[in-house]
Amino acid sequence: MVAMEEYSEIRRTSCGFCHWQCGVRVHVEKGRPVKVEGDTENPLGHGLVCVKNSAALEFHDHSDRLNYPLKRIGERGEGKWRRVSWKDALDEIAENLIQIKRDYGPEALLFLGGMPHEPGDWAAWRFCNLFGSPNVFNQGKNCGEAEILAECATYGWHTSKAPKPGVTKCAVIWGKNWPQSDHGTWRTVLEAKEKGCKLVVIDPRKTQSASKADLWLQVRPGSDGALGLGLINLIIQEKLYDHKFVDTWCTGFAEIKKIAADYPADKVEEITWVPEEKIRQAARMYATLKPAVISGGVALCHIGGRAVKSAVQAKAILRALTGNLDVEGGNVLGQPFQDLAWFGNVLWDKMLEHPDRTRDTLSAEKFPIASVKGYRLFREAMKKQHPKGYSAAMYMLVNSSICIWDAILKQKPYPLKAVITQGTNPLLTLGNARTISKALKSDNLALHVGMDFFMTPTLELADYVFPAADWLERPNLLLEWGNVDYYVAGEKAVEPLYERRDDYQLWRELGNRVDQKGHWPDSLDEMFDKFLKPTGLTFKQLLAKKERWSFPPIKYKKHEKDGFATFSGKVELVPSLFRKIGIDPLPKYEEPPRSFARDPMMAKQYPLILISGSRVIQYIHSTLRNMKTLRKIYPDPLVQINPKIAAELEISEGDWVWIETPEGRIKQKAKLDDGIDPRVVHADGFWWYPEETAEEPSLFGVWKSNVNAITPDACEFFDYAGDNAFRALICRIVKPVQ
Ligand SMILES: Nc1nc2c(c(=O)[nH]1)N[C@H]1C(S)=C(S)[C@@H](COP(=O)(O)OP(=O)(O)OC[C@H]3O[C@@H](n4cnc5c(=O)[nH]c(N)nc54)[C@H](O)[C@@H]3O)O[C@H]1N2
Ligand SMILES: Nc1nc2c(c(=O)[nH]1)N[C@H]1C(S)=C(S)[C@@H](COP(=O)(O)OP(=O)(O)OC[C@H]3O[C@@H](n4cnc5c(=O)[nH]c(N)nc54)[C@H](O)[C@@H]3O)O[C@H]1N2
Ligand code: SF4
Ligand SMILES: [Mo]
Repeated sequence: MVAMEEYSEIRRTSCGFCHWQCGVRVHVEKGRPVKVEGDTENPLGHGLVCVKNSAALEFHDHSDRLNYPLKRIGERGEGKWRRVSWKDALDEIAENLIQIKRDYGPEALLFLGGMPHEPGDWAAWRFCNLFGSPNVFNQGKNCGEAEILAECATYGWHTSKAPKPGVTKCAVIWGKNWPQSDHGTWRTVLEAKEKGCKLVVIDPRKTQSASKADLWLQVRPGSDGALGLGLINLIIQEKLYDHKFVDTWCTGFAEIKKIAADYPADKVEEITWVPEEKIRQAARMYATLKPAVISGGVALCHIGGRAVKSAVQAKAILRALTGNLDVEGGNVLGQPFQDLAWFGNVLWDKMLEHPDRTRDTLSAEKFPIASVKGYRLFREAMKKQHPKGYSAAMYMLVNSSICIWDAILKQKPYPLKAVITQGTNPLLTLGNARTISKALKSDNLALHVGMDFFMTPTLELADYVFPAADWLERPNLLLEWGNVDYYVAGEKAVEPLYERRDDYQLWRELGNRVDQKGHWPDSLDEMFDKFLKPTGLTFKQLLAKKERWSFPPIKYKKHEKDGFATFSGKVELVPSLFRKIGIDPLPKYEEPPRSFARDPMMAKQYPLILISGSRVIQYIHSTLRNMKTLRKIYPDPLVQINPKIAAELEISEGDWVWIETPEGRIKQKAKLDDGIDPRVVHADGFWWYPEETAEEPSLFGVWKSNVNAITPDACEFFDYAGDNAFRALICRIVKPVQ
């Protein structure tokens, strides 16, 4: 038998199924990919890929892929489409956009994006900025934004969150489950553990992380802010904080000490369900085993309302209080790209000055941080340390989803007329899908354009749909929205099949049709050349190198030279940035919006706490359900229930049960698990059935098991940054579905 290497060429790129972008080698034969494997030389992944990657070829050639542009011929949701040419579709859309801008202003256009998908995102921002619209949405919102912004406001930048093997002595894994969500970091954690790092896990479920923990705090969902304040209080009372760092580098200590004093350990036990002794143990471990690190964790950004701010601020405060900030083995401050012209090329500042823009974002009134004003203040706070700007600035501008649907349905604060959806599936990934479907079907929305690999429930409600090239079919320069300081280049492995094009081309083609000529190089490669200019290399030259990446050395204790990127140059435990934006800067704890402590009567109707959407290794959110390889391993949506409650409800393993909330009901399959508290259930997120009927009312079965069909979207559920509430909700489980 001939070895694969003998007849195939090898192209090196990154797996694009998720934003970890593990390096891969693609074997190509006669222009077709025949095998994908980890690239041992690539520092991202070091040759290891997760199970999702095994579906790469199936994905690339899947019979359900979108291969041609489509135009709707029936009503939105009727499932009636006609094939059109790229040119005709783009001409019509551009004409429409020009008209909408003339009639309603540039702000009437919104880009609706997802988690980082590289070229499409920055190209979309560039387009909107040139168009004059400040209205973008990405799943940076809901994706840990509240935590990143709290970190930025407190110490000027977000931090790395993984332990350093052999150096870190204690890692607090808080609202995070790396074994399912990031296999690479989990390997690092296991190595750190082997080298003596103690693990403290804070999670309502006994996850794989919790099973490896030296100490597991089984917290009541949503009460993390109280736990955080309790830990701060103990660390101050027991004088375990870093006096020198606090005296030299922190402001606001007295105010924090006072607030935290209201959270003695016995009271915290009552609020959080975590035994007092374990809280004390955790405080001592974290504060004395140095250096120590506290993870991020998207869960805490999903617990709703003010509960979020206290939790994420408490984490930031703990890092500083113990002097575990900006030190090797602790939470290390990130930095902007050292030698890439990225920020300037996204043209944020152009949008600020745009002559046609007269209004702030849709969210500016309700969530002042998500506004041009917030963005400007942010830039000002960090201009001394980071004069060229900073990527997290984009988080400031990202609208809250609730404001999007209001702007369509109620035309408030002003009408939103055009939405371009690329790389997101909000009917599965944002709160209260019923409102979203109503908005996307509304006649108030004059234009809805979508671009994806497959038809999705969301795109069934579009007017035009474009087929996206996948990660094998496009060159790549991994930039992670500028949230990292490294970059990695990858080559196009194969030419796009059919009429698929890369996401950049949608924006370029539209840009050239709406008065943005001269701003759009012809290809992604040429745009990458612009980013790479300061390095003196073209994209092609970078690809010709064996090491086609740059990982600048990590710098520790940067603050000793430059201070922190805040208004005062210090760590602001009570951030002045928040105060200036109009947000209460104190980390006051409040119960989640739906809690039994707030409303004991609620427990009668909905006696269980609902958390949802924690990651499973086989899928990325709503994607890949149509890959046979993966669906075989994880065929159905599962709701985790404690066996004790299941017995009371006469539910057995594998029964399909109803999960009911005040918003409605869905069904999932019962998975009995004594690692979950009897008062809590966990529902899988993001479930739809690509194999079912496309047209309404089915929309690929989007109403059957999709937890976001039953999550709330009233204003009080959103946190200070405008994120949805997906956890710390309430529900009841109803006996098996007939
Ligand atoms: N396989 C896979 N990997 C992914 C993704 C994916 O879809 N699939 N998505 C990527 C993205 S965009 C993200 S944001 C990350 C998210 O990855 P993670 O941050 O790890 O988030 P989750 O797995 O959603 O939740 C982590 C843990 O939080 C716990 N939790 C729930 N509610 C609470 C609470 O109130 N308090 C506390 N302390 N814990 C709680 C859950 O039980 C869960 O074990 O994963 C990334 N990686
Ligand atoms: N209940 C609940 N809801 C949640 C969460 C939760 O924990 N619980 N987590 C939230 C978080 S952290 C996140 S990040 C969001 C994720 O929200 P989304 O980003 O909306 O999630 P995905 O399902 O990954 O949607 C991506 C869509 O884009 C397509 N796509 C992927 N890559 C590309 C590309 O390169 N180009 C184009 N054109 N299309 C592409 C996929 O096929 C898919 O249809 O969900 C949020 N929603
Ligand atoms: S899907 Fe798996 S292999 Fe691909 S980038 Fe994500 S973690 Fe890496
Ligand atoms: Mo996310």
